[in-house]
Amino acid sequence: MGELNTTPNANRLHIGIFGRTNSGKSSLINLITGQNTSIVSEVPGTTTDPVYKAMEINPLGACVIIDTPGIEDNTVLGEQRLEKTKLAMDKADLAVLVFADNETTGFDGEYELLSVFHKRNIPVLCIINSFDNIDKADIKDKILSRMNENRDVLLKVNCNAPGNAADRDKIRMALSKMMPEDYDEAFITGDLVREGDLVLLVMPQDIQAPKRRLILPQVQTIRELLDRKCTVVSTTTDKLEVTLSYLREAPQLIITDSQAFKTVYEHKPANSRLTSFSVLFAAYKGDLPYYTEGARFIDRLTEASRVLIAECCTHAPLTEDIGRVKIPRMLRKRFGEKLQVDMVSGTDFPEDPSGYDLIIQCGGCMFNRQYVLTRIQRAKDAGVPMTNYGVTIAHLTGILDKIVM
Ligand SMILES: Nc1nc2c(ncn2[C@@H]2O[C@H](COP(=O)(O)OP(=O)(O)OP(=O)(O)O)[C@@H](O)[C@H]2O)c(=O)[nH]1
Ligand SMILES: [Mg+2]
Repeated sequence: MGELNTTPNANRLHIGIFGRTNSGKSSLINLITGQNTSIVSEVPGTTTDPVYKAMEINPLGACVIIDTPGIEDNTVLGEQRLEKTKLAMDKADLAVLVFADNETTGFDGEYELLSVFHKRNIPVLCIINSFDNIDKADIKDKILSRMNENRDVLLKVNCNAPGNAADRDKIRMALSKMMPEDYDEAFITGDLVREGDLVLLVMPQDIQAPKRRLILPQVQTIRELLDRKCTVVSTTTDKLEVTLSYLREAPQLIITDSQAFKTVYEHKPANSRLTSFSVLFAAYKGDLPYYTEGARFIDRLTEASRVLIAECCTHAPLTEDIGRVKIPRMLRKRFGEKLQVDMVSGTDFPEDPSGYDLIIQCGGCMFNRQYVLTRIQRAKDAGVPMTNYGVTIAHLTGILDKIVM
């Protein structure tokens, strides 16, 4: 697969293009990519599924641009298309909102989207598509009055001219100015390592590990540690002791799979700090303080509680699957066999999770950070505690307070 050499989508800046049907969204993605990325036609509802296009945009870097089905699609399938558009909204780090209509319908739908993004602190690039009938100054003023003046930008663009390099540059520059300042600064390993550190990775390659390759969080962590000028040593749990005996000094940091936490903790040198990939990703991709707080609610579960497990991978269930098998088993053993544990996978996640007493999210390595944060916000809005696999296992095995975060 060619993806081995490219940035995984989960680590790319997600830019979503939104607006009503026939407003010129697909024309706009084609203008930005300079290619026939999406089908354009005068028929409303042409784009029926979001189109995800990975590309490098200077000076933004690795991005995914998403063309979406229009809002206010009144066809039979409109409802389902809207769901897909909402999912793209949940993933967007930056939003592009296309305004193109006459004044008879107004822009209520667009303003609604604008307020959703404002609530999520997502910068919005408002584009007035230069259809003749909206070339009016008062429309510009109306849109301006709804925008967040510190963060949003308004541009007038002719989306219908694929070779329009001047407008393409204008869009590119506007987007790069709008990019969240801290976007590129986050490290998976945070401030847990310094240049020159020796870091030991303990990675059991058991039945759950995919055949002949490392999983994404491991690959990314190794790459980052090398970039940060650390020495990285890898081993499996059964070889931990022999590996340690080879080392002249104790590693400053040991990172392991959450399932091997307990064993590694019992065998590690006293002055080596310990964490897990899952906890690192909880901080990198989610909200570690909320997850840690959420883990305290595990102790309040009873047999009558409802727990939701959200797994992002859609792989066929394995016999000892951590989300599908291990965590439910650990919880039922402790709180009773009747404990209700529901499972969602992929991008399925309830709009309103308020019926649950606890949500346990996977590491989220396949999702971009913004999408995981949208889920966390939904849990917060519904007043439901949320945690993740690694934090849960650490809590259940009694070592949550022994991990460095
Ligand atoms: N005059 C003019 N026409 C445009 C412009 N942008 C798009 N169009 C036309 O408007 C129609 C709709 O454009 P699309 O890009 O398919 O619109 P869309 O928002 O993707 O529509 P859906 O996929 O149906 O939601 C096409 O016939 C385009 O050629 C523009 O800037 N000026
Ligand atoms: Mg379209």
